[in-house]
Amino acid sequence: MHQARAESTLGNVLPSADIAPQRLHEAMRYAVLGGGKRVRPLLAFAAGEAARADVERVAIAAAAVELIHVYSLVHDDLPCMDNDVLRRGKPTCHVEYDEATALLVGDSLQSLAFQLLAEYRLSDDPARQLEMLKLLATASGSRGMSGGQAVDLESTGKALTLPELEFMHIHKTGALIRAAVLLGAHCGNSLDTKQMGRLDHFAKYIGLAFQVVDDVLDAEASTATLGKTAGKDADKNKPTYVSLLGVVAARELAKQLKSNALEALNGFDENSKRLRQLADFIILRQF
Ligand code: GRG
Repeated sequence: MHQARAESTLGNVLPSADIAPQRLHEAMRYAVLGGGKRVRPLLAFAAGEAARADVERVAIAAAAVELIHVYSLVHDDLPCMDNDVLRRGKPTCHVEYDEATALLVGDSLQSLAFQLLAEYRLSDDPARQLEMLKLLATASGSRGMSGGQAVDLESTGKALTLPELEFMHIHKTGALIRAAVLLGAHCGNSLDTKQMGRLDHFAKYIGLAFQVVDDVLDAEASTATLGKTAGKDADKNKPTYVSLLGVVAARELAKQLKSNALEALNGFDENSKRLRQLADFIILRQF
């Protein structure tokens, strides 16, 4: 239900491919629509439910986070970064179009994300809405996702310690996952500061768990199952939880992180059940 809502919202907020510049808009739609697990939107909806938020508002916040996520994937796949040809089971954006278009797709998706947060009313409190904009900007910038990507690029071929690896992933993957959860919750106003803090803890643990599982899947799953090139971490000599801990200990760590995440939700009512379900999905996923 929420997945369908996420898809339709993304379809509606993206400019139509009939509008000029047609090729850019077509490429934006190609990159965003029809693929992806939509984990970040689903987390936003689940947190919105915990905060009794209006689902139409959450849909916009969820779309904004997904647009940032897709921008990061499109740029990450470029030859100057990860240089990949397969994403979500189809050719990457620069392969299907060209590098310059892919660069502009990422730029435009990023701008659109902030446009949504500024254009739609997401909170009755304008100060809170401004806080939401700041939250997404911080999560995606150099103190968040882009910063994590910079550390990632610098660390290829190097031996990182576990805390260094954790620092990288808290930024590269964790920051946006945290933003998804918090933005969803900010669309409602039934959680007090203490509960928002607990939700933040949940998001931090689940973000890290997501990355640990991602490392395990990169090592163990096939390209066909993942819809993206498998085994790249080892090929590129990238430090990962698997290279540092081995698969068995990495899986154990993911379970531990999930149980820490669930513990953070102690005291939340029945409306937090989707957050708990997503924690399970993140650990058990096969792709
Ligand atoms: C280029 C600024 C910039 C940042 C790139 C997100 C990212 C940072 C790079 C993508 C490469 C990667 C493996 C990142 C780790 C995060 C991750 C597991 C992304 C894939 O997310 P999923 O599994 O993908 O949610 P789908 O396709 O399901 O949305």
